[in-house]
Amino acid sequence: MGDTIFSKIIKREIPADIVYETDDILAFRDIRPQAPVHILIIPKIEIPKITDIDGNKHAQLLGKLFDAANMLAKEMKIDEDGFRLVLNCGNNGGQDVYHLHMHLLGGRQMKWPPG
Ligand code: DGP
Repeated sequence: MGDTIFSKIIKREIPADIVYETDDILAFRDIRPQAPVHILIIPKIEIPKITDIDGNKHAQLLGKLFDAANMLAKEMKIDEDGFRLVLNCGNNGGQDVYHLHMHLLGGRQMKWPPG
């Protein structure tokens, strides 16, 4: 496993406010929240970024990430008002951590276009 900050969170080498965990997935609160609810949902296997996704190989895992997002949105009571899922990719996408992650953002009105 690589040495991104998220690998360290998976291995419990650094602390995080973990809200959900399965054999395949971990979800924890973002350290720099951009909304009242800001949770990062990550696969435990290392996929650095969107362009490393193989649709055939990772289809089930991606489904589980979306299932986790829906479950957490309900648990955080942001499912009815709505929320935003964000996956940043690469430099122009604003990706800082090269371990695939889905941002679940909610609890306020989102704007468009995004910054
Ligand atoms: P991105 O820019 O899409 O790569 O988002 C990375 C997010 O990760 C960013 O919103 C801040 C968050 N983050 C970075 N380091 C840590 C950490 O050590 N703990 C937690 N909980 N979140 C972190």
